[in-house]
Amino acid sequence: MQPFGLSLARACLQTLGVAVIGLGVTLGGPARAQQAPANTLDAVKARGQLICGVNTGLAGFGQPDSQGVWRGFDVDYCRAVATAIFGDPNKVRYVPTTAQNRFTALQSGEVDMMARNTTWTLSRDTSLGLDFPAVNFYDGQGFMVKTSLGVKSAKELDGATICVQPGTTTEQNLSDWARANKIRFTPVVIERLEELVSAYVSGRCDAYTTDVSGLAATRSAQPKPDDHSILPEVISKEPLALGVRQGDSRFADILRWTHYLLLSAEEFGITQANVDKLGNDPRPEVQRILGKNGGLGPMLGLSDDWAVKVIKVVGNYGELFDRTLTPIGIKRGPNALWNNGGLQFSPPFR
Ligand SMILES: N[C@@H](CCC(=O)N[C@@H](CS)C(=O)NCC(=O)O)C(=O)O
Repeated sequence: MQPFGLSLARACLQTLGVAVIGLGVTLGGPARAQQAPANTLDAVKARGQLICGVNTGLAGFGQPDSQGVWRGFDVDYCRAVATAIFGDPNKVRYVPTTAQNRFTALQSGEVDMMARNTTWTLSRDTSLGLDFPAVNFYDGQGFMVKTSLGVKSAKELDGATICVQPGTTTEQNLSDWARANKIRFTPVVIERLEELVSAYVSGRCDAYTTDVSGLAATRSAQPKPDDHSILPEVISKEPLALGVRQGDSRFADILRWTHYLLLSAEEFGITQANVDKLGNDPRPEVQRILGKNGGLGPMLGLSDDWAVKVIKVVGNYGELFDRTLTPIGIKRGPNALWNNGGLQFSPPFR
C-alpha cells in the first residue's frame, strides 16, 4: 500500500515554505555571556531557591495546571531536589525550555538543572559540557498517526510526510531509521512544539514522531485521543535523564541519589503514607535510607532526614509514576524496578 502519494507533493511545498525552521541546528547554540556558578550546590543554597529547566508543556511530565502551578513527573524531580536541599518543595523557580534552547539554558547558568525529557547521548555528555546523573525514564522513539489512516505499522510510512522537532535526537534517528529501512519520507521540521502538534493535527503531516512518552502525552491532550494511534515500532533508545553542568559532581550526586531514593523507597515499600511510621523498621537498609543511622544524608551535604522529607512530598518512584504518568496511559514497561523485570535499579544506601 502506498497511501501517501498525495501528501508527498503537499509536503514538498511546505518544506520549501515555513516548515524548515532551525533545520541543521541539532545540539543547541553557543553559551550566553551569563556566567554559570562553579559550584551549583553552594549557589543554590545561597540563593535560597533551585532554578529548574522543565518542558514548555508536556502533559504528565511538565506543564502548568489551570492555576499556573507546575505539575508532572519531571516537575516532581525539581520539587524532590528542592526538598532534599531546603526541606521545602516550593523553593523552585521553573524555567520552560524548548528542545532547541535547553542546553544553552543549562550551559549558561540560566538554570541549575534540567528535568525535561532529555536523552543521554555521548555527544551531549562530552562536547556539550553536560552530565547526566540519572535516567529517570527509559524511553524509545515512536510514530503516531491518525487512526482514520488505517496505518498499522511504521513500515507503511513509505512516502509519508513526517512532523519532527529540530534540536532533538528524534530528527537524527528518523533519518537513520528511514535509510536503514529504505523508507522515503518528507520531514516537516517545526521548532515550536505547539505549532508542530497543530501541523500534525491539521493533517499537514501524515505522522508525528518523537519519544513514545511524548506521543502519549500529546495524544492524551487531544479532544479525542482514540483518533490517534501510536504505532508498535520503537526505533531507538531514549534514556531520558536529569541534566547538570559537567564537573558539578556534588550537585550531580544530590540529583542521582534523589532518584535512587525514589527507587529504593519503592523497593523497600516506603510510601508517602507510611514513611513517618517506619522509624523503628528493623531492616538495616531502611534505617539507613531514612537517616536513622549511617549518616548518609550529611555525606551528600544534606540533613539526616532529607529522605523522609522527599518521600513525604513526592512519594516513591511507583507512586510518582502512578500519579503523573499512569493517567495518560503510560505503562511501567522498562521503568519497572529491576526485581520486577525492569531497568530501574538503585545502588545500595550504605
Ligand atoms: N528525547 C529527545 C526529544 C526531547 C524533546 O525535546 N521532545 C520534544 C517533543 S515531545 C519536546 O519536548 N519539545 C518541547 C519544546 O520544544 O517546547 C531529545 O532529548 O532530543
